[in-house]
Amino acid sequence: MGLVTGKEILEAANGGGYAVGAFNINNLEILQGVVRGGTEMNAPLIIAASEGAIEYAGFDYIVAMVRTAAGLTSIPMALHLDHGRDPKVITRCIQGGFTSVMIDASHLPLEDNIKETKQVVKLAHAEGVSVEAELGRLRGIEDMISVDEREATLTKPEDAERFVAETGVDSLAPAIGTSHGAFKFKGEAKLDLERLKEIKKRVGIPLVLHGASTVPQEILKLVTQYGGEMQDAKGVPPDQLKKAIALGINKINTDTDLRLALTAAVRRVLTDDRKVFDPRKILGPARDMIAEVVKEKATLFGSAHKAQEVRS
Ligand code: TD4
Ligand code: CA
Ligand code: ZN
Repeated sequence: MGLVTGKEILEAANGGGYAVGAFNINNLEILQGVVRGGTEMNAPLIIAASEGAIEYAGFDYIVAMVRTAAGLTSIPMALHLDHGRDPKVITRCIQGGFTSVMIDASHLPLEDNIKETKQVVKLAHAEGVSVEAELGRLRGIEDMISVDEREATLTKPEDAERFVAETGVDSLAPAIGTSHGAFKFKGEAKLDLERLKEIKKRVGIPLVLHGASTVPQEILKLVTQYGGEMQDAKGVPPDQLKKAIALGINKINTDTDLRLALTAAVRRVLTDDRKVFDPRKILGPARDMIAEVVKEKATLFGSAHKAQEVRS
């Protein structure tokens, strides 16, 4: 169907009370697995590429692969820059075929974050590209020693309200206790859902949850069974994600769970068949496992069978 904007996908999700998966890709097989999973579930997709992914695969390869994928599937897809930091990269994405960009200036003081985000919004909107911004710091709640520290790290609802009003962003990623990677929580795995509720009430626009991988037990088991060392890995419990979606999360970023699936599948095939050296036999099963993960996410997020609702 061709690429659509992030805004089109997320406005539909906001109206329908569900979330769309944003899946990070770094190569052809990951992209194909994600698109197959989304297509089989008739679920809209956001394909995310980080600055690291662009550096690894090459800008033109990323755009060409994702455009090709969008042309071959009937589901709506957006191509999104994840955690844009470098103004040169952000500008290139806006002008070079991405339909959505994230400006991540969350490490800066509020005023500066607003200023940088506003500039990106101006440039992006002039080209019909959607913008996501981040406010607050991603860190596990359990890592915070004091209430003061928690306040300084998680997004304040009044800041979110001001930020959205002044910047004109299309979607916002607040910090509510998640963190990137496979080791998210040392103690109890929980999100600050009260805070999320208050933020949504004040801003109304689509909200994004970063660091949202669930680290599925069965995949983790495969990784360790086949020699990986990730014993203390812990993700966001699926029921916490469901609650977050009910309270206004419309985009769920998932990278770690795809990395785990790829790692599990590759470890298994290399262990089970010590004579294998055909890359298609090594990466094919990884692509299959990624498609399965994406299918399960579409059910969990409520985005399955929602493809028709975008742009209609
Ligand atoms: O934004 N993301 C994905 C982060 C991708 C980082 O890629 P680089 O290594 O190239 O910088 C998320 O929020 C993913 O969260 P998750 O829970 O899957 O780690
Ligand atoms: Ca950040
Ligand atoms: Zn992120």
